[in-house]
Amino acid sequence: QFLLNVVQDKDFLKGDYSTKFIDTTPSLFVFEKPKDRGTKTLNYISTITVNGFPGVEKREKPHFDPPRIPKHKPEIIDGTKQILDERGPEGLSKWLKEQDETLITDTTMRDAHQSLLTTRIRTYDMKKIAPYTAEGLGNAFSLEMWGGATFDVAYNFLKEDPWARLETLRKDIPNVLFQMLLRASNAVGYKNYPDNLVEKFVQESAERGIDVFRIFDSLNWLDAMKPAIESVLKTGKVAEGAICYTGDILDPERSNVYTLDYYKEMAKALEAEGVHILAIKDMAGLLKPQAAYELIGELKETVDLPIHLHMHDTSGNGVMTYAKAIEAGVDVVDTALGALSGLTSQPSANSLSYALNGTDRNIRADIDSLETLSQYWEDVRKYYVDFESDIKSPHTEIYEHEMPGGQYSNLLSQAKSMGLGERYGEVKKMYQKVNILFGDIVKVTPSSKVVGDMALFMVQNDLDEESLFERGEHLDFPDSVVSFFKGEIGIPATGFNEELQKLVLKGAEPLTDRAGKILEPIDFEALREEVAEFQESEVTDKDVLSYALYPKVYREFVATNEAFGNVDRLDTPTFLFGMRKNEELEIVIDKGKTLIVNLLSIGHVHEDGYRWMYFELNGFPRKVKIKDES
Ligand code: 3PY
Ligand code: ZN
Repeated sequence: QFLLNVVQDKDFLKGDYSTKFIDTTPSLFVFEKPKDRGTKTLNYISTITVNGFPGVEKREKPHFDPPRIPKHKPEIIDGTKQILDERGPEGLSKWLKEQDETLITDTTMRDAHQSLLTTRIRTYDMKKIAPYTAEGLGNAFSLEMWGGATFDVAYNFLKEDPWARLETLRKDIPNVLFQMLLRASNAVGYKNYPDNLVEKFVQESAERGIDVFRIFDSLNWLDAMKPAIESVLKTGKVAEGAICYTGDILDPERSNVYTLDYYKEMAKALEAEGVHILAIKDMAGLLKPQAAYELIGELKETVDLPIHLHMHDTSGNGVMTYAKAIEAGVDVVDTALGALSGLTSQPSANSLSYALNGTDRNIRADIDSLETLSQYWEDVRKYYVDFESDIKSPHTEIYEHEMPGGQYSNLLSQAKSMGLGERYGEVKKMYQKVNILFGDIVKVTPSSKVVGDMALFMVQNDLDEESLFERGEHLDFPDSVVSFFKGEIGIPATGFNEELQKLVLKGAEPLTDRAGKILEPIDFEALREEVAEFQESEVTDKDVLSYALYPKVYREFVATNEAFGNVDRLDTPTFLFGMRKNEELEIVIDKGKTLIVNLLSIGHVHEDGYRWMYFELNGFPRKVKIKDES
């Protein structure tokens, strides 16, 4: 770089330099970040090969068999996307109610891997199977492939742009509706955002490919859902209003809050808001088969909307619950492809299809296609083994603690990081007690995190329901708990436990209105200028939105991207493990631009902690210096 600067210097080129040239020309020492994509890619591969990938046990890149993928040219038929485009959201809703078979939403590309593999599946792997997904799931109602945790994890861990996922999959899957999970005023984050941010986010997501927005509030607080519903209605896309399922409608002793009437009232209220579909979102998998039969049957009588059921299979009872819901007339159920189904994920589409064989309400999906797609994911899942949770068998204890699918392993790692791994049994029991202490609330992102943080805090400080009140005055509660009692994520159905609220807030006043309404609206133009200060490429609306939602994460993403280029072009084993010595790789970094990379050798560590990595790049020798942090 230094020599490059010398030979490019204006004075040097004119011959206008003296022996002091180097000392008097400080610009020679301003080294630009590597611009060429080859160098950036080699830097990434070197970093991962030497230092490993966060969350992946450092080891030599394993050998994987190539995933089984069909070879034929996929045949893509028109599907629900065309129905929406032609008939609009009301037309689609009407069409849905007229169908005799049960439709499915395939969650493989969102909730399934969010729940089983901490959301780590990359667009690269989705893209490879996308045309065959368009073919094999061409009869599905929708593909849930965005929202929830996919947004921040894409930037934060996968170093890829979540908006690009949306656009690239849309190209290959033009026939099936794309669905996302929207946390109402929390959008795709963990806290309330100003209303104008939620509105703009919905608008941009709709423009870039989302057709169905499943909107839920983590406390089932309708007020918090209204702005998001309104925003979706304005886009002409489908608004699916979700009620989170908690407790057990068939067990009057469990709760006098979450009764059949509670769900019916909320369903009516959502219908009055103009949603096109009603969803029951059973995020923990608590809905038992007979309860499903009664709930769905009653809701069908109560509202004139198609009903969409979402659940997790943590208890192992998922297929049975779906069978009963289907008997009661549910219109759509959420399933995942066999290889990414079950346990904390959704029930398997493949299993459900066999279970309903011979009935006239079987799911509308071709079983051979489901099996073919599942084989692909079975192979791909092996890449991500380091992100597997330790749940190996159905957990019926969820009926007691009511923890959502994705939270179980997250809370366990949080407990381990606080030195409470051995006491996880206590933490789970405490989670249940904290829920009651909080007034029996809905637990789903982000309210589930509040309950989890409080449970850990109680175990760590050896507190129980009594000593909490005795010692509470002198305790600093976790931030999420303080924020909850301030009303920053909304108001629970039962209001707040006021005694506990006083103890936690220590004199601070709770909010008197909805947080999203009080918060200062986002000044998007000012943010655009901020982004332009650290981002070299042109700043688009989606960039500004991402920065507004996740300023730190987005800034880091841009910096990584500038240092390493588009790492989304690397195959997953290379992305996670780097390269083996003497391995040769072909990386298509752009249309018509391929890098042929050979890792020749890895030098030893020098005293300064650096190593040289020796490569051949498109036939030319290249070396990269890399700090060994391992
Ligand atoms: C999310 O909010 O990400 C969820 O999946 C909630 O169930
Ligand atoms: Zn879910």
